[in-house]
Amino acid sequence: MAITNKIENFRMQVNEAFVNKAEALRPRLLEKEVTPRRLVKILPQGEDYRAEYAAPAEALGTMPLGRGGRVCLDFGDHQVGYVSLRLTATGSPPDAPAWVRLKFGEIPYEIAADSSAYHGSIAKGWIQEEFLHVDSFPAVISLPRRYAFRYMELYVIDTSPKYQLLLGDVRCVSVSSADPAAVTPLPTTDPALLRMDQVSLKTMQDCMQLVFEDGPKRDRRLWIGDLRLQALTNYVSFRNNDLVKRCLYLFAGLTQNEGRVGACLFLEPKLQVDDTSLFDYSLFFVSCLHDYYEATHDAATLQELFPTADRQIELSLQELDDSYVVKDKNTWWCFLDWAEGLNKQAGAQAILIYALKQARLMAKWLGDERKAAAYADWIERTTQGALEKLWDEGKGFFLSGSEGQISWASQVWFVLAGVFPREKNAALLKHLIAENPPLSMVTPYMYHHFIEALFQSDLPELAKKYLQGYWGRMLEDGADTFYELYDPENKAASPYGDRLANSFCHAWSGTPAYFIRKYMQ
Ligand code: RAM
Repeated sequence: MAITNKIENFRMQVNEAFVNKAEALRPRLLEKEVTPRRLVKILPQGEDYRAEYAAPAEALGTMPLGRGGRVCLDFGDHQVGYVSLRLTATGSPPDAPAWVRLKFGEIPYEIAADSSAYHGSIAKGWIQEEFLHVDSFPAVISLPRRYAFRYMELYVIDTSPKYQLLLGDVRCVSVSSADPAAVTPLPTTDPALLRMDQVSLKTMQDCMQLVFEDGPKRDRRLWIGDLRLQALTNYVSFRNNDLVKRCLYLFAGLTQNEGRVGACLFLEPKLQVDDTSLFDYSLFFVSCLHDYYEATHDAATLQELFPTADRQIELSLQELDDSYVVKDKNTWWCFLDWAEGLNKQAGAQAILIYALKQARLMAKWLGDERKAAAYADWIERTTQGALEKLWDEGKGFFLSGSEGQISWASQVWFVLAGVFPREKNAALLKHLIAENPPLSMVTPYMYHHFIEALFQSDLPELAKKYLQGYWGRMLEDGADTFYELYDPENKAASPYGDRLANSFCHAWSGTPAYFIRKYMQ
């Protein structure tokens, strides 16, 4: 699947003053030079692969590689950065160019997989692999691309029968705008909790670049659904609040037709909003601004960006039918989760109510009682509409779409929207777990919302159980950073039809630190 909800007659609207404010907040990237720790062999393990120690990194100097030779370097942890290396020839004078392939993998699988067999729906260009001809030695090669990886493989396609290659001076200048020194250590000695927090923060750190990227391997851009969760985690960890502010000004400064906030922004070759629009993602501008103000009390930013938030509400309200329920569509109009066949109507309605409540609070904070009252009115109508048209008292679930689909996503979002009191929400979540409707959750993004719903409904033990059962399993599977997609029962799962395109350091998966720091200490 690829997101195809392209806005019609797309044109970008630019607010220069907002973009300039964002650019003035462009962060300085912190750099760290990292060298490989050891050489490894990538071996099959069940349905997956693992890296096993082969030799110390120094052994590279005594490993001449000719046609078909290969070596895999392990940098010890996930890196996002720029790689350089030196190739020297040994043997007779080189009488032909060397032809080599370099592969970079966040996990061992990416090194083992045959990229020529890739059959995914999204671009093959995301696979981190380079083919190089080298004519003269020694050659110092600085690769221009930024890679996200822990493992790097050099495969020699050919030299000539008369000479071999020696690989040396491999280094990576790793970059991030997050400063680990800003994070307060957790007051616990529980090793499992410490590890989960650490991997979560590493995921965050590696996604924090010139903006909050969704994933440093793919898509390497600013998606607002990811931003919302990154910002929440950032407030209790790196506290780089200016980076959130920069992203808010970018979204508000580069909108789509009618002032709609886009689903994502590109930084290169120039700052621009994508032509993709998603109902829930536009509304998350409201949530991001609300959460930013709660964390910072930056009243000037709230004041300046509130009209952009208000516009997102206005645009969403145009999608309501006569019963004040969001009209369903058979296009890719709303995200929620990557679950195949998921109907989005109920989830979208819940997110609208959720955003309306945040907008009302912001209007109150700004002293705009008239606006606050107007929002209250809409909260009332959309809640009534949902209870009358979507809630099924007999089944004890919210139904979505013309087929009355029962999904995990719809129930979770209605809990977060707070249409019922806390006890009834807790009962709904317990009923959901007991009935286990087949349309379940497939992304850490959707799991995040489920766990948040459990904590908010006074079910902390269940929340911890699912946190451990999902992110804990990822750790058991060897995650150095948390993945874009994870199905403990199917390691090959991918929304793109091929796991090779998945991102294994993904923003929306980095929230365990938020739960631990907010609810578990
Ligand atoms: C994918 C990315 C991104 C997400 C969107 C909806 O392209 O994983 O993180 O926000 O989908």
